[in-house]
Amino acid sequence: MRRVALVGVFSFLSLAFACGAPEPRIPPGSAIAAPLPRAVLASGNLQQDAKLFLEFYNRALVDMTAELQDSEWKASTDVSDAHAGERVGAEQVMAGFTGSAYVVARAKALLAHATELDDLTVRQLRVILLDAAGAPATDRALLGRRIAAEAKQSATQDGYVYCLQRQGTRCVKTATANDIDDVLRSSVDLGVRENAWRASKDIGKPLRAGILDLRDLRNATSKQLGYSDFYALQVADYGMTTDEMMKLLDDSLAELRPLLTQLQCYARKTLAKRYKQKEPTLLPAHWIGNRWAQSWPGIVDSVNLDKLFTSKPPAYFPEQAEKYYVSMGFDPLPKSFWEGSDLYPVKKGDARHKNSHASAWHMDLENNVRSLMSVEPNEDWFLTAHHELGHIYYYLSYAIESVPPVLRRGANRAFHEGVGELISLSVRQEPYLRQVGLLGASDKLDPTNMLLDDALSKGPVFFAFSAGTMAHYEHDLYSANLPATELNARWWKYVAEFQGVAPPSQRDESTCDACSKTHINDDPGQYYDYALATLIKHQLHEHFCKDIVHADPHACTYYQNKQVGDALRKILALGDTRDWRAVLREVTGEDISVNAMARYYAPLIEVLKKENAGKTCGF
Ligand code: X8Z
Ligand code: ZN
Repeated sequence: MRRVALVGVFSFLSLAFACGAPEPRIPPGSAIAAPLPRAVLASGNLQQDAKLFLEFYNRALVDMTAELQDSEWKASTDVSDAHAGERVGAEQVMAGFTGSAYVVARAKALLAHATELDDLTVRQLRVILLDAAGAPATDRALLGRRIAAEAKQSATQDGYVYCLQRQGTRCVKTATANDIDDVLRSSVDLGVRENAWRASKDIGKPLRAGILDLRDLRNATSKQLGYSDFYALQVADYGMTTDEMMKLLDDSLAELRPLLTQLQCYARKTLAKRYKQKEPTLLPAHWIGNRWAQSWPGIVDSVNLDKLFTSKPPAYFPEQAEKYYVSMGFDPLPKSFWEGSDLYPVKKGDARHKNSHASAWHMDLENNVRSLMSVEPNEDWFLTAHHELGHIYYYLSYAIESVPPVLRRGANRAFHEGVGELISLSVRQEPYLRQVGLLGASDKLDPTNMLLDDALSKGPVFFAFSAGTMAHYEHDLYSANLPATELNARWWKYVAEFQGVAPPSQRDESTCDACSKTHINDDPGQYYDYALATLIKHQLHEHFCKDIVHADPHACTYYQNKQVGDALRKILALGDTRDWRAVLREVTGEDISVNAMARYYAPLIEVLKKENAGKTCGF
C-alpha cells in the first residue's frame, strides 16, 4: 500500500490516467447540476482559460495536501477517535474542493475541446475528473457517510489487537502482526501454527459489517459521475474497462498456470513431509508461512535468507535500502524522511496503536516524504524497506517543475508499485548479497533453489493471489454486488481455484476472512496493481539486465550502476505526464505482457517435473 497526494479515501484515484486512452466514462446529463463556467468558452482563448484553471487547481491542491496528509498520518500512526475525527474533517474539506460541482463542470467543459488543448493540459483535466469521481461532493451527505465509514473501518483495523489465547472472552495472550508472522514463518508445530493462523483471521469479524457498508457507499459515490461501480472507476485509472483488465489478468494467469500447478504440487509434497501429514490436494492455509498464502516462503530448505538478517539492528534496513538507491545515483533521503517516518514497532507496553502494514507517504507533493513500517530483522522487512523506498524515490523524482502537482503520481499505479519490487528482485539475488557482504566467501547458494524459492514467494504464487484471488474477489464484491451471505464462501472459492489453498476447516459467514487483508479495507479495488507491477517489474528487469548490465536476469545487480539509475530516474521523473503504455513501449520495446515473467521462471518447469514425477498434480 502506498499513500500519495490525495490519500485514504482519495488515494484510489491519485495516480495515473493514460493519454490516448478512452476518456473517463462520464455520461451526458450526469448528476452535476452547476451551470457551465462562464469563462470557458467566452474568452476566445481556450488554452489560456485552461491554464488559469489549472494554476488555480494545482495551487489549491498543494495547499490542501499537506494538511490532509498530516491528518491521515496521525490517524494511521496513533489511532484515536480524535485523530479519526480530524481525518474525516480534512477529507471533507479536500473533497469539497476536488469533488466540487464547480471543478467537475469546469474540467468537463474544457475537455469538451480537448483537441484544441495541449497534451499536458488534457492529461491534467482528465486526472482532475477522475479524482472528482473518486470523492464527488455532488451529494454531500452521501460523501460524508462514506468518508466517516472509511475512517471507522481504518481505525477498527489499525487499533485491532490480535489474540493468541483467551480465557472466556478475555484475551490472556495478545500478539502483534509481526508476532503472528514469526510463528507462521518458523513453527513446525501444526497446532501452534493453526492457532496463530486463526488468530490472524479473527480481525475479520469486527470488519465484516464495515466492508458491506463501504461496498455500498463506494459503489454509490462512483455512480455519481457515471461509473457503473467502484471497481470500474478504479480500473479506469489505467484507461481500461473492467473487462479489459480482467482479460489481461486472466490471460496472464493462464500462461503461468502450468508452472503454478507444479509449484503447488511441490509445495504440498514438501510440507506434508515436513509436518508428517498425508499429502492433500489443496494446501492447508496454516501450513504456509504467510497469513494469506500470498507467498510461500521457507519451503526450499536450503534457502533461508532470514538468517542473514537476524543480527542486524533495525536501522540497518532503511539505511541499507537508501544506500542501494544512492549507489545508483539517487540523492540521499531528505531530512524529512528520517525525522518524520515511523519505522519500527511500537514498544511493548506503549498504549499507542499504529497501522502494522508498510506504506510510503508524499506529505506535500514536494520533498516532504515519510514511511510507516514496523521493521523486524528478517528477509521480509529487508525487501519491504526497498519496496517503500521505491515509492519514496518516485515521489522525490517527480516533485519537479516540469510535472504539475496534479500529475505527481506514477505513470500508473502499477509503475509506482513496481519500482521497489524491481529493486527487491535484484537485492535478493546472489551478486548483490555478496557485494554488500551479506553472503561471505564460503556461503554457497544454489541458483536453481534460489529461483524456486523466488517463484514460491514472489513469482507465480504471488501472481495467483494478486491477479487471481484478490482481483476476482474485489471484482465480485463491487461489480457483481456479492451477496452478504457469500462474503466468505466466495473468498475461499477463489483461494482454492487460483491458489490451490484451503482453510484448516470450513469457515462460516459470521466473519470476513478477506477483510484480514488490509488492502480490502483501505486500498480497495486496486490490488491488481501489484499483479501488473509484477509484469512490469520483469519487463524492466529483463531490459536493464540485458541491455545495460549485460548480465543474466537471474544474477543481475544494479548496485553502483549509474546507467541503470539514470534509466530508472528518467521514467520516475515523468510522473504521469506521459501515457504509461507509450513509456513502457519506449523503454522495453514491448506492451505490457507476461512474457518476460514467464521467461524468468521457465527454467523451473523441467526441474519441477522431475521433482514431481509420478505424482498427480493439479487443483
Ligand atoms: O502492500 C504492499 C506494500 C505496501 S505498498 C508493502 N505490498 C503488497 C502486500 O503486502 O500485500 C507489497 C507487495 C504486495
Ligand atoms: Zn507499495
